Amino acid sequence: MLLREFIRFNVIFLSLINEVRVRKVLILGGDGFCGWPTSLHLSDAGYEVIIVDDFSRRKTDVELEVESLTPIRPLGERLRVWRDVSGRNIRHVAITIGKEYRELLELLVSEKPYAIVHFAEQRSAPYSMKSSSHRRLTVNNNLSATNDVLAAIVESKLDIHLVHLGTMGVYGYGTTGMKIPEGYLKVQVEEDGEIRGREILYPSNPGSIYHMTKAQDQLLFAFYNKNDGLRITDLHQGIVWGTQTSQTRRDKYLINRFDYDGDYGTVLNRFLMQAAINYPLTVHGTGGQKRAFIHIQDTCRSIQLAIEHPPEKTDRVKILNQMTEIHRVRDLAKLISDKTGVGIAYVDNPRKESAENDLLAVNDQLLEMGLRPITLNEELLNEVEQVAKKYSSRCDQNKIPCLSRW
Ligand code: USQ
Repeated sequence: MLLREFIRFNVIFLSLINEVRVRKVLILGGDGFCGWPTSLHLSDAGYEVIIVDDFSRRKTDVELEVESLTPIRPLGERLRVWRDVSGRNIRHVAITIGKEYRELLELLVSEKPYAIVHFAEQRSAPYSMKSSSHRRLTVNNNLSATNDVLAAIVESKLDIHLVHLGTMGVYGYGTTGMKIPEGYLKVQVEEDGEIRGREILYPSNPGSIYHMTKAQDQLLFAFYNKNDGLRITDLHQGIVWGTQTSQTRRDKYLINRFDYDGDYGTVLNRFLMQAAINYPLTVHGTGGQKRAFIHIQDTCRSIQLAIEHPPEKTDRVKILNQMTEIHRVRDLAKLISDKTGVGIAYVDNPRKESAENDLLAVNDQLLEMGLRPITLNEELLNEVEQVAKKYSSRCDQNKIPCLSRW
Protein backbone atom coordinates (compact mmCIF):
# COMPACT_ATOMS: atom_id res chain seq x y z
CA MET A 1 0.00 0.00 0.00
CA LEU A 2 2.74 2.35 1.06
CA LEU A 3 4.72 1.51 -2.07
CA ARG A 4 1.69 2.16 -4.30
CA GLU A 5 1.14 5.56 -2.64
CA PHE A 6 4.81 6.38 -3.06
CA ILE A 7 4.71 5.51 -6.79
CA ARG A 8 1.50 7.50 -7.28
CA PHE A 9 3.05 10.53 -5.56
CA ASN A 10 6.13 10.25 -7.76
CA VAL A 11 4.09 10.02 -10.96
CA ILE A 12 2.11 13.15 -10.00
CA PHE A 13 5.29 14.97 -8.97
CA LEU A 14 7.10 14.07 -12.21
CA SER A 15 4.18 15.06 -14.41
CA LEU A 16 3.96 18.40 -12.58
CA ILE A 17 7.67 19.00 -13.14
CA ASN A 18 7.20 18.05 -16.77
CA GLU A 19 4.35 20.49 -17.18
CA VAL A 20 6.43 23.29 -15.75
CA ARG A 21 9.60 22.36 -17.62
CA VAL A 22 8.48 21.24 -21.07
CA ARG A 23 7.14 24.38 -22.52
CA LYS A 24 6.31 24.54 -26.18
CA VAL A 25 7.75 27.42 -28.16
CA LEU A 26 7.18 28.32 -31.80
CA ILE A 27 10.15 29.92 -33.51
CA LEU A 28 8.96 31.87 -36.55
CA GLY A 29 11.95 32.20 -38.87
CA GLY A 30 13.85 29.43 -37.09
CA ASP A 31 16.08 28.63 -40.08
CA GLY A 32 17.77 32.06 -40.16
CA PHE A 33 20.93 33.53 -38.63
CA CYS A 34 19.39 34.28 -35.20
CA GLY A 35 16.50 31.80 -35.44
CA TRP A 36 18.57 28.65 -35.93
CA PRO A 37 20.91 29.01 -32.93
CA THR A 38 17.99 30.21 -30.79
CA SER A 39 16.00 27.09 -31.72
CA LEU A 40 18.91 24.84 -30.70
CA HIS A 41 19.55 26.83 -27.52
CA LEU A 42 15.94 26.55 -26.36
CA SER A 43 15.74 22.87 -27.33
CA ASP A 44 18.93 22.25 -25.32
CA ALA A 45 17.39 24.13 -22.38
CA GLY A 46 14.46 21.69 -22.36
CA TYR A 47 11.84 23.53 -24.40
CA GLU A 48 9.77 21.74 -27.02
CA VAL A 49 10.65 23.71 -30.14
CA ILE A 50 8.69 23.95 -33.37
CA ILE A 51 10.33 25.88 -36.20
CA VAL A 52 7.97 27.69 -38.56
CA ASP A 53 9.90 28.73 -41.65
CA ASP A 54 9.19 28.95 -45.39
CA PHE A 55 12.91 29.20 -46.35
CA SER A 56 12.51 32.78 -47.56
CA ARG A 57 16.02 33.65 -46.29
CA ARG A 58 17.51 30.83 -48.41
CA LYS A 59 15.43 32.06 -51.40
CA THR A 60 16.90 35.56 -51.00
CA ASP A 61 20.38 34.04 -51.34
CA VAL A 62 19.27 32.67 -54.71
CA GLU A 63 17.93 36.10 -55.73
CA LEU A 64 21.17 37.84 -54.69
CA GLU A 65 23.34 35.05 -56.16
CA VAL A 66 25.28 34.71 -52.93
CA GLU A 67 25.60 31.98 -50.32
CA SER A 68 26.38 31.90 -46.62
CA LEU A 69 30.16 31.73 -46.19
CA THR A 70 29.63 28.67 -44.02
CA PRO A 71 28.08 25.69 -45.80
CA ILE A 72 24.69 25.45 -44.11
CA ARG A 73 22.84 22.17 -44.52
CA PRO A 74 19.18 21.74 -45.53
CA LEU A 75 16.88 22.17 -42.53
CA GLY A 76 15.74 18.52 -42.48
CA GLU A 77 19.36 17.40 -42.23
CA ARG A 78 20.13 19.98 -39.53
CA LEU A 79 17.21 18.67 -37.48
CA ARG A 80 18.23 15.00 -37.95
CA VAL A 81 21.77 15.75 -36.78
CA TRP A 82 20.46 17.72 -33.79
CA ARG A 83 18.32 14.72 -32.81
CA ASP A 84 21.40 12.46 -33.06
CA VAL A 85 23.69 14.66 -30.97
CA SER A 86 21.17 15.85 -28.38
CA GLY A 87 18.42 13.22 -28.30
CA ARG A 88 15.95 16.09 -28.70
CA ASN A 89 13.37 16.50 -31.41
CA ILE A 90 12.62 19.81 -33.14
CA ARG A 91 9.71 19.80 -35.57
CA HIS A 92 9.41 21.99 -38.66
CA VAL A 93 6.26 23.43 -40.21
CA ALA A 94 6.46 25.33 -43.52
CA ILE A 95 4.07 28.29 -43.32
CA THR A 96 4.57 31.72 -44.90
CA ILE A 97 3.81 34.08 -42.05
CA GLY A 98 1.89 37.10 -43.34
CA LYS A 99 0.29 35.11 -46.17
CA GLU A 100 -0.96 31.77 -44.84
CA TYR A 101 -3.08 33.07 -41.98
CA ARG A 102 -5.47 30.08 -41.65
CA GLU A 103 -2.55 27.65 -41.43
CA LEU A 104 -0.92 29.79 -38.74
CA LEU A 105 -4.14 30.01 -36.75
CA GLU A 106 -4.68 26.23 -36.97
CA LEU A 107 -1.13 25.66 -35.81
CA LEU A 108 -1.67 27.86 -32.73
CA VAL A 109 -4.95 26.18 -31.90
CA SER A 110 -3.57 22.65 -32.28
CA GLU A 111 -0.16 23.19 -30.61
CA LYS A 112 -1.14 25.73 -27.93
CA PRO A 113 2.39 27.11 -27.53
CA TYR A 114 3.50 28.78 -24.32
CA ALA A 115 5.38 31.44 -26.29
CA ILE A 116 6.08 32.53 -29.86
CA VAL A 117 9.44 33.98 -30.87
CA HIS A 118 8.96 36.13 -33.97
CA PHE A 119 11.98 36.45 -36.27
CA ALA A 120 9.94 36.11 -39.48
CA GLU A 121 10.83 39.46 -41.03
CA GLN A 122 13.11 40.72 -43.80
CA ARG A 123 16.01 41.97 -41.69
CA SER A 124 18.46 43.77 -43.98
CA ALA A 125 18.51 47.58 -44.23
CA PRO A 126 20.48 47.66 -47.54
CA TYR A 127 18.19 45.01 -49.08
CA SER A 128 15.13 47.05 -48.13
CA MET A 129 16.60 50.06 -49.96
CA LYS A 130 17.67 48.37 -53.22
CA SER A 131 14.61 49.32 -55.30
CA SER A 132 10.92 50.12 -54.96
CA SER A 133 10.10 46.42 -55.19
CA HIS A 134 12.45 45.69 -52.27
CA ARG A 135 10.89 48.52 -50.26
CA ARG A 136 7.43 47.12 -50.97
CA LEU A 137 8.44 43.55 -50.24
CA THR A 138 9.94 44.56 -46.89
CA VAL A 139 6.91 46.58 -45.80
CA ASN A 140 4.35 44.03 -47.04
CA ASN A 141 6.21 41.09 -45.58
CA ASN A 142 7.16 42.54 -42.21
CA LEU A 143 3.95 44.36 -41.35
CA SER A 144 1.64 41.58 -42.57
CA ALA A 145 3.71 39.00 -40.70
CA THR A 146 3.54 40.89 -37.41
CA ASN A 147 -0.15 41.74 -37.77
CA ASP A 148 -1.06 38.14 -38.71
CA VAL A 149 0.77 36.73 -35.69
CA LEU A 150 -1.02 39.18 -33.38
CA ALA A 151 -4.43 38.62 -34.98
CA ALA A 152 -3.96 34.83 -34.81
CA ILE A 153 -3.11 34.98 -31.10
CA VAL A 154 -6.30 36.98 -30.48
CA GLU A 155 -8.45 34.66 -32.62
CA SER A 156 -6.99 31.54 -30.97
CA LYS A 157 -8.16 32.90 -27.59
CA LEU A 158 -4.95 31.49 -26.11
CA ASP A 159 -2.75 33.35 -23.67
CA ILE A 160 0.51 33.20 -25.67
CA HIS A 161 3.46 35.42 -24.82
CA LEU A 162 4.89 36.97 -28.02
CA VAL A 163 8.63 37.69 -28.03
CA HIS A 164 9.58 39.84 -31.02
CA LEU A 165 12.99 40.63 -32.46
CA GLY A 166 13.05 44.38 -32.93
CA THR A 167 16.07 46.60 -33.42
CA MET A 168 18.02 49.36 -31.69
CA GLY A 169 17.66 51.14 -35.04
CA VAL A 170 14.10 52.22 -34.18
CA TYR A 171 15.63 54.90 -31.95
CA GLY A 172 17.75 56.24 -34.80
CA TYR A 173 21.41 57.06 -34.69
CA GLY A 174 21.44 60.75 -33.97
CA THR A 175 23.35 62.16 -31.03
CA THR A 176 20.92 62.72 -28.17
CA GLY A 177 23.31 63.51 -25.34
CA MET A 178 21.39 61.13 -23.08
CA LYS A 179 21.20 57.41 -22.50
CA ILE A 180 18.53 55.86 -24.72
CA PRO A 181 16.04 54.27 -22.34
CA GLU A 182 14.39 50.88 -22.86
CA GLY A 183 11.53 51.77 -25.17
CA TYR A 184 9.75 54.48 -23.16
CA LEU A 185 10.69 58.08 -22.59
CA LYS A 186 9.61 60.13 -19.58
CA VAL A 187 8.33 63.50 -20.75
CA GLN A 188 6.94 66.54 -19.00
CA VAL A 189 4.46 68.87 -20.64
CA GLU A 190 3.58 72.31 -19.31
CA GLU A 191 -0.09 73.25 -19.62
CA ASP A 192 -1.75 76.23 -17.93
CA GLY A 193 1.20 76.61 -15.61
CA GLU A 194 0.99 72.99 -14.54
CA ILE A 195 3.59 70.37 -15.35
CA ARG A 196 2.28 66.95 -16.25
CA GLY A 197 4.51 63.90 -16.58
CA ARG A 198 3.99 60.92 -18.88
CA GLU A 199 5.88 58.03 -20.36
CA ILE A 200 5.59 57.70 -24.13
CA LEU A 201 7.09 55.35 -26.71
CA TYR A 202 10.54 56.72 -27.47
CA PRO A 203 10.14 58.73 -30.73
CA SER A 204 11.15 56.56 -33.67
CA ASN A 205 13.76 57.77 -36.10
CA PRO A 206 14.39 54.87 -38.48
CA GLY A 207 17.22 55.10 -41.02
CA SER A 208 15.93 52.63 -43.61
CA ILE A 209 12.66 51.07 -44.79
CA TYR A 210 13.62 47.95 -42.87
CA HIS A 211 14.11 49.88 -39.61
CA MET A 212 10.86 51.74 -40.34
CA THR A 213 8.93 48.45 -40.37
CA LYS A 214 10.26 47.67 -36.90
CA ALA A 215 9.16 51.11 -35.74
CA GLN A 216 5.66 50.37 -37.14
CA ASP A 217 5.68 46.99 -35.39
CA GLN A 218 5.88 48.90 -32.11
CA LEU A 219 2.52 50.57 -32.80
CA LEU A 220 0.92 47.23 -33.66
CA PHE A 221 2.18 45.88 -30.35
CA ALA A 222 0.94 48.90 -28.38
CA PHE A 223 -2.49 48.56 -29.98
CA TYR A 224 -2.93 44.80 -29.50
CA ASN A 225 -1.64 45.10 -25.96
CA LYS A 226 -4.12 47.89 -25.12
CA ASN A 227 -7.08 46.50 -27.05
CA ASP A 228 -6.70 42.75 -26.64
CA GLY A 229 -4.53 42.46 -23.56
CA LEU A 230 -1.79 40.52 -25.38
CA ARG A 231 1.44 39.85 -23.51
CA ILE A 232 4.29 41.10 -25.67
CA THR A 233 8.04 41.55 -25.24
CA ASP A 234 9.83 43.58 -27.91
CA LEU A 235 13.61 43.10 -27.98
CA HIS A 236 15.49 46.04 -29.45
CA GLN A 237 18.55 44.20 -30.62
CA GLY A 238 21.87 45.69 -31.67
CA ILE A 239 24.17 44.35 -34.40
CA VAL A 240 24.85 40.67 -33.89
CA TRP A 241 28.36 39.34 -34.33
CA GLY A 242 29.87 35.86 -34.08
CA THR A 243 28.53 32.79 -35.77
CA GLN A 244 28.80 29.71 -33.58
CA THR A 245 27.11 28.95 -30.25
CA SER A 246 27.70 26.09 -27.84
CA GLN A 247 24.95 24.15 -29.66
CA THR A 248 25.92 24.85 -33.29
CA ARG A 249 29.51 23.78 -32.46
CA ARG A 250 28.36 20.27 -31.61
CA ASP A 251 28.46 19.04 -35.20
CA LYS A 252 29.72 20.51 -38.47
CA TYR A 253 26.24 20.02 -39.96
CA LEU A 254 24.76 22.33 -37.30
CA ILE A 255 26.92 25.30 -38.29
CA ASN A 256 25.17 28.67 -38.35
CA ARG A 257 25.00 30.85 -41.44
CA PHE A 258 27.65 33.59 -41.92
CA ASP A 259 26.67 36.49 -44.17
CA TYR A 260 29.46 38.61 -45.61
CA ASP A 261 27.80 40.18 -48.67
CA GLY A 262 27.01 43.88 -49.05
CA ASP A 263 23.31 43.39 -48.25
CA TYR A 264 23.07 40.87 -45.43
CA GLY A 265 26.59 40.89 -43.95
CA THR A 266 26.76 43.00 -40.80
CA VAL A 267 29.72 45.17 -40.06
CA LEU A 268 31.85 43.26 -37.52
CA ASN A 269 31.45 39.84 -39.14
CA ARG A 270 32.19 41.42 -42.52
CA PHE A 271 35.40 42.98 -41.16
CA LEU A 272 36.50 39.66 -39.63
CA MET A 273 35.87 37.86 -42.91
CA GLN A 274 37.63 40.59 -44.87
CA ALA A 275 40.64 40.28 -42.52
CA ALA A 276 40.67 36.52 -43.09
CA ILE A 277 41.18 37.02 -46.84
CA ASN A 278 43.30 40.19 -46.48
CA TYR A 279 40.65 42.39 -48.17
CA PRO A 280 40.99 46.01 -46.96
CA LEU A 281 38.25 46.70 -44.39
CA THR A 282 35.37 48.61 -46.03
CA VAL A 283 34.76 51.45 -43.58
CA HIS A 284 31.88 53.65 -44.75
CA GLY A 285 32.74 57.35 -44.74
CA THR A 286 34.82 58.23 -41.69
CA GLY A 287 33.53 55.20 -39.77
CA GLY A 288 32.20 57.67 -37.25
CA GLN A 289 28.96 55.78 -36.56
CA LYS A 290 28.62 54.31 -33.08
CA ARG A 291 26.48 51.19 -32.85
CA ALA A 292 25.29 48.72 -30.26
CA PHE A 293 26.52 45.11 -30.48
CA ILE A 294 25.69 41.69 -29.08
CA HIS A 295 27.26 38.26 -29.55
CA ILE A 296 25.03 35.58 -31.12
CA GLN A 297 25.24 33.39 -27.99
CA ASP A 298 23.87 36.31 -25.94
CA THR A 299 21.04 36.72 -28.45
CA CYS A 300 19.98 33.15 -27.60
CA ARG A 301 20.37 33.67 -23.84
CA SER A 302 18.44 36.94 -23.93
CA ILE A 303 15.54 35.33 -25.75
CA GLN A 304 15.38 32.56 -23.16
CA LEU A 305 15.43 35.20 -20.39
CA ALA A 306 12.65 37.13 -22.14
CA ILE A 307 10.52 33.98 -22.40
CA GLU A 308 11.11 33.24 -18.73
CA HIS A 309 10.23 36.77 -17.56
CA PRO A 310 6.94 37.45 -19.36
CA PRO A 311 4.95 40.60 -18.68
CA GLU A 312 1.71 40.23 -16.72
CA LYS A 313 -1.53 40.39 -18.67
CA THR A 314 -2.18 43.90 -17.44
CA ASP A 315 1.33 45.18 -18.22
CA ARG A 316 2.16 47.41 -21.16
CA VAL A 317 4.48 46.04 -23.87
CA LYS A 318 7.79 45.13 -22.29
CA ILE A 319 10.70 46.62 -24.23
CA LEU A 320 14.27 45.50 -23.61
CA ASN A 321 17.42 46.84 -25.24
CA GLN A 322 19.12 43.63 -26.32
CA MET A 323 22.70 44.85 -26.67
CA THR A 324 25.76 44.42 -24.53
CA GLU A 325 28.30 47.00 -25.72
CA ILE A 326 28.75 50.04 -27.95
CA HIS A 327 31.56 50.67 -30.41
CA ARG A 328 32.44 53.09 -33.16
CA VAL A 329 32.84 51.47 -36.59
CA ARG A 330 36.33 52.88 -37.25
CA ASP A 331 37.54 51.68 -33.82
CA LEU A 332 36.45 48.15 -34.70
CA ALA A 333 38.30 48.44 -38.01
CA LYS A 334 41.44 49.62 -36.21
CA LEU A 335 41.20 46.82 -33.64
CA ILE A 336 41.01 44.19 -36.38
CA SER A 337 43.62 45.87 -38.54
CA ASP A 338 46.08 46.03 -35.58
CA LYS A 339 45.41 42.39 -34.80
CA THR A 340 45.70 41.00 -38.31
CA GLY A 341 47.67 43.53 -40.35
CA VAL A 342 44.85 43.97 -42.88
CA GLY A 343 44.54 47.47 -44.41
CA ILE A 344 41.60 49.85 -44.02
CA ALA A 345 39.80 51.31 -47.07
CA TYR A 346 37.65 54.33 -46.25
CA VAL A 347 34.95 54.11 -48.92
CA ASP A 348 32.10 56.51 -49.82
CA ASN A 349 29.25 55.92 -47.41
CA PRO A 350 26.43 54.37 -49.48
CA ARG A 351 23.90 55.21 -46.73
CA LYS A 352 22.23 58.39 -45.53
CA GLU A 353 23.66 58.57 -42.04
CA SER A 354 25.50 61.28 -40.14
CA ALA A 355 29.28 61.16 -40.42
CA GLU A 356 29.66 60.91 -36.64
CA ASN A 357 27.21 60.10 -33.88
CA ASP A 358 27.35 59.44 -30.19
CA LEU A 359 25.36 56.62 -28.68
CA LEU A 360 24.56 55.76 -25.10
CA ALA A 361 21.90 53.21 -24.20
CA VAL A 362 20.50 51.47 -21.16
CA ASN A 363 20.36 47.64 -21.04
CA ASP A 364 19.52 47.17 -17.34
CA GLN A 365 16.60 44.78 -17.66
CA LEU A 366 18.42 41.85 -19.29
CA LEU A 367 21.32 42.31 -16.87
CA GLU A 368 18.87 42.23 -13.94
CA MET A 369 17.33 39.03 -15.34
CA GLY A 370 20.79 37.46 -15.20
CA LEU A 371 22.46 38.04 -18.58
CA ARG A 372 26.26 37.87 -18.17
CA PRO A 373 27.40 39.52 -21.38
CA ILE A 374 30.04 38.12 -23.67
CA THR A 375 31.98 41.18 -24.70
CA LEU A 376 34.32 41.61 -27.63
CA ASN A 377 37.34 39.55 -26.79
CA GLU A 378 40.39 38.29 -28.59
CA GLU A 379 39.44 34.63 -28.31
CA LEU A 380 36.03 35.07 -29.87
CA LEU A 381 37.32 37.41 -32.54
CA ASN A 382 39.91 34.72 -33.36
CA GLU A 383 37.23 32.07 -33.52
CA VAL A 384 35.10 34.05 -35.97
CA GLU A 385 38.17 34.82 -38.06
CA GLN A 386 39.12 31.13 -38.05
CA VAL A 387 35.64 30.16 -39.25
CA ALA A 388 35.96 32.82 -41.97
CA LYS A 389 39.45 31.55 -42.93
CA LYS A 390 38.31 27.95 -43.05
CA TYR A 391 35.58 28.72 -45.56
CA SER A 392 37.30 31.60 -47.40
CA SER A 393 37.39 29.65 -50.66
CA ARG A 394 33.57 29.95 -50.69
CA CYS A 395 33.77 33.76 -50.69
CA ASP A 396 32.80 35.61 -53.87
CA GLN A 397 34.74 38.87 -53.56
CA ASN A 398 32.43 40.60 -56.05
CA LYS A 399 29.70 40.34 -53.42
CA ILE A 400 31.63 42.24 -50.72
CA PRO A 401 30.99 45.92 -51.71
CA CYS A 402 27.75 47.48 -50.45
CA LEU A 403 26.01 48.49 -53.68
CA SER A 404 22.65 49.49 -52.26
CA ARG A 405 22.69 53.32 -52.00
CA TRP A 406 20.27 55.68 -50.36
N1 USQ B 1 29.29 49.66 -42.24
C1 USQ B 1 30.58 49.93 -42.65
N2 USQ B 1 31.18 49.05 -43.49
C2 USQ B 1 30.59 47.91 -43.92
C3 USQ B 1 29.27 47.62 -43.45
C4 USQ B 1 28.66 48.53 -42.62
O1 USQ B 1 31.17 50.95 -42.29
O2 USQ B 1 31.20 47.16 -44.67
C5 USQ B 1 28.61 50.61 -41.31
C6 USQ B 1 27.25 51.10 -41.81
O3 USQ B 1 27.36 52.21 -42.65
C7 USQ B 1 26.57 51.40 -40.48
C8 USQ B 1 27.14 50.36 -39.52
O4 USQ B 1 28.35 49.91 -40.13
O5 USQ B 1 26.94 52.66 -40.01
C9 USQ B 1 26.24 49.17 -39.26
O6 USQ B 1 25.88 48.53 -40.47
P1 USQ B 1 25.36 47.03 -40.46
O7 USQ B 1 25.13 46.63 -41.90
O8 USQ B 1 26.27 46.19 -39.65
O9 USQ B 1 23.98 47.11 -39.62
P2 USQ B 1 22.51 47.61 -39.99
O10 USQ B 1 22.33 47.89 -41.43
O11 USQ B 1 22.17 48.72 -39.06
O12 USQ B 1 21.58 46.36 -39.65
C10 USQ B 1 21.99 45.30 -38.82
C11 USQ B 1 21.05 44.10 -39.09
C12 USQ B 1 19.63 44.46 -38.66
C13 USQ B 1 19.62 44.92 -37.21
C14 USQ B 1 20.59 46.07 -37.02
C15 USQ B 1 20.74 46.45 -35.56
O13 USQ B 1 21.08 43.73 -40.46
O14 USQ B 1 18.79 43.33 -38.82
O15 USQ B 1 18.34 45.34 -36.84
O16 USQ B 1 21.91 45.65 -37.46
S1 USQ B 1 21.04 48.16 -35.38
O17 USQ B 1 22.14 48.55 -36.26
O18 USQ B 1 21.38 48.39 -33.99
O19 USQ B 1 19.84 48.87 -35.78
